[in-house]
Amino acid sequence: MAIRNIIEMGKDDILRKHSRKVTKFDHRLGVLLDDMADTMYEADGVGLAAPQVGVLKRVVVIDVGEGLIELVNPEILWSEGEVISTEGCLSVPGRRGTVQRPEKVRVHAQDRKGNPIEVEGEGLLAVCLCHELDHLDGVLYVDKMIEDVTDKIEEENE
Ligand code: GNR
Ligand code: NI
Repeated sequence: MAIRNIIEMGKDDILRKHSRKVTKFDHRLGVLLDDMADTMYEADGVGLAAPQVGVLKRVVVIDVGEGLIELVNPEILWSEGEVISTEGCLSVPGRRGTVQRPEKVRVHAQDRKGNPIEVEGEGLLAVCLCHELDHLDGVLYVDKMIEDVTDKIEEENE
């Protein structure tokens, strides 16, 4: 178990690259998933994608308060509805912005052993699934941002 360094936007173009599918469900993948969970919890995040720790593999961890979800090679099966919510990103520290996302999504993926799994999410889980899957294709929430609300949130906290 180890905390890995989280790459920030603008410091490395790795966040802009496409990640590769996982083909080997070996010990190395298990170590990556364990380290990603440790890193996410230590940073107080609700999700983390492998490129954020410099690994261009299609691997994601999520915990929106309902327990740890590990997703390998995730793909959106279907989505429905639209919601606009405020997002942040551990790779864009200190900033917040609004983004439109589906209200509900269903994702197919594999677990750390390669077994097929499906996850359905609404609310924050749906947002987080979409946010993390975007990271695997080099997309950051700021690319889809409707409005930067960093200053508005700071004012509310004054
Ligand atoms: O910790 C995170 N919080 C968050 C809040 C709203 C929408 C998405 C997120 S994901 C983010 C962690 C992160 O950067 N994952 O890639
Ligand atoms: Ni992010």
